[in-house]
Amino acid sequence: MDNVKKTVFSGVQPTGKITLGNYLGAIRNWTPLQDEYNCLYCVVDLHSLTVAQVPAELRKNTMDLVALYIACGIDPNKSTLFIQSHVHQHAELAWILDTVAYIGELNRMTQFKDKSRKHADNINMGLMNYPVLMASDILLYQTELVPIGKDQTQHLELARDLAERFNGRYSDTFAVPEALTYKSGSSIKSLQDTSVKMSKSDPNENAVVSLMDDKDAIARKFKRAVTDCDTAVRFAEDKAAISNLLTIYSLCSGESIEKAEFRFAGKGYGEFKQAVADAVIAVVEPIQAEQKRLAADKAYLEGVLKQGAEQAGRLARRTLDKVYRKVGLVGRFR
Ligand code: AQP
Repeated sequence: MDNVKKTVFSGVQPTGKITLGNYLGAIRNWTPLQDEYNCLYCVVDLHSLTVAQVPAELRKNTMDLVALYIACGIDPNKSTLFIQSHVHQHAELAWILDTVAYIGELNRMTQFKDKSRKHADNINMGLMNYPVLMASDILLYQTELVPIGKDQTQHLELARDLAERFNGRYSDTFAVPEALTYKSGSSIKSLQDTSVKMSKSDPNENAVVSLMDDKDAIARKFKRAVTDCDTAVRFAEDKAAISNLLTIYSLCSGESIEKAEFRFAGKGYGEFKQAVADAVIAVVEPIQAEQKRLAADKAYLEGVLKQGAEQAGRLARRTLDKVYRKVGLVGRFR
């Protein structure tokens, strides 16, 4: 770890098939940070337990996501790549942070309200505690920058509040992290309902493009995507559906939104949607091939994860020891 470089932390839950939203809003932005910062990229498996999981599927999704991170360009020799549950300090620091977090502030979190509505039969304590565990993930590594999609900015704000509250109560301990959100792609919308973000857990499969979808499925989903009432391919506030497709097209093709508007002026939605699908397919196909190759190489993935857990564990121990001392716990006798 280079002590001069700032520290970056981010993660994705292995809750299912990773979406184009997860990729464009988060993972894709991680790769270019690897040279400039000390990056820690984590598969946050403990978070995923807040919603009912099938254990065997969770195990598979976790390893598939590790392979996907690497296929998307995360280099385990540059970044620390690990699984959250392999570093036990995440859960331990979350307990300490629980003692400075207020029920009122957790109760107000938009994601808690949304997920409580979606999973009314399973409103567990973990669902409410999710942002405290996320704060622990971040603060454990003295993280300064957190690349996230827009949906996570409220949680990051809470992590900042908890860091400042703890520092105020027990003296300076945690770096106070900043969100790194990107102008474009930070909130990719559902292809069927632009009032909600594209989400892994959306039960309508036409709403979500998975990074592992085959090209026919991708073409079909874009063909069925909702559009706006006129026929103009234009980026505008009152044209949420086409603006969403233009954003996806621009991020995947590398062409600016303005150039794309010009290219598709006077052309129908059919041609535009096919071009969006083609641009997405061109991005995901090489990732899919590499992910499949890596997922089959268990020994390699295990080596990466062993090294990642050791590196992350060393840093996590340093912060947690400091925290335990500050709050007055007696250190273990050796
Ligand atoms: N639609 C999106 N647009 C842009 N960014 C997104 N992210 C998620 N959806 C979009 C970003 O992806 C990162 C990882 O998210 P996560 O898996 O930890 O949890 P999430 O935000 O709850 O993602 P999902 O897909 O909606 O998962 P489920 O359905 O399981 O809850 C975060 O940086 C997030 O901002």
